[in-house]
Amino acid sequence: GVLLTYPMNVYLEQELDKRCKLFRLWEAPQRKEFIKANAHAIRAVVGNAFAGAEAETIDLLPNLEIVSSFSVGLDKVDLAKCKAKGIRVTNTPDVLTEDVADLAIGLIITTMRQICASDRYVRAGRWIKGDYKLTSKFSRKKVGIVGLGRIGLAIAKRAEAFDCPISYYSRTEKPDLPYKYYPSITALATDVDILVAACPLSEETRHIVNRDVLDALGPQGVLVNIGRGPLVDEAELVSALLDGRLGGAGIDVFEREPHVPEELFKLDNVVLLPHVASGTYETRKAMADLVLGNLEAHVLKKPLLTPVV
Ligand code: 8YV
Repeated sequence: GVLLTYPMNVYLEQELDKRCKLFRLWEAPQRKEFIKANAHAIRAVVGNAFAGAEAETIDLLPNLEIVSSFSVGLDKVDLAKCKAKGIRVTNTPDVLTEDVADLAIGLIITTMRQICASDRYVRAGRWIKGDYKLTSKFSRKKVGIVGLGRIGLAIAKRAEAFDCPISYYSRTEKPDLPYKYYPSITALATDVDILVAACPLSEETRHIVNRDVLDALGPQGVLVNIGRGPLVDEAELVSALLDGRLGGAGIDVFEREPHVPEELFKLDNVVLLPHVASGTYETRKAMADLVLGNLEAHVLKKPLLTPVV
């Protein structure tokens, strides 16, 4: 049996239904009771960015063998507990990299060129009044990337095509790459026009984009977050935007999803998306196939396709 924590993908659900007994956690009125009642039958958990395999869930599942996450980010999986209990963990890297990087560039351009605000302006019949505002250029602006992993690198490559000088902050320097390394995120933010948060969420990176970083980015600077909401101190982000201490923000992920700070709704220099960077038919199908492939490999005692633990 497989415990599916969230309604993440129709094709994935259909395929799981064909192959095993599927327990749909979100349909249960009492989640804890539901897990307890079916615990003996559950050998795998399929979670995602919203509901994973947290310590409480793992503790209720004595027969759990594998967590196959429908996400690259594993901040909702208690990796230490899995490791200690011998529970295998897999994720969905690589297949979503292009989409997430595409959306990061999309967020930069929609924010700087105020594409969403301009669309609202046309729809509201305001063009006739001719009060259109000028916006900011993207090409050749300095881009700083926080976290130069698979996704950060794909963003860097795309930004290079816009003739943007690229620099980055990460735990360790990557000397083989042609980008400038900053050992301090605040120093990076001081020197760039656009800062993109693209690192995993961990205790180390929680609120890595804090008030100092936002102020270093400054009133002309743009923040883009396609990583995880808690990478950014959201209360500080809201106040920086409201005070005009930050130039703009393009945000796909929030601290308490699906809650989005309503103060941001009135700002045209902000673009708000509902955590959709990997949300294309093609990528979600590939993610589902990877989840299924990992479960199948586990059952057949073959090497897992994308093991983490
Ligand atoms: C979500 C993501 O998993 O890969 C990640 O880390 O955040 C997304 O791909 C997806 O939205 C969950 O259904």
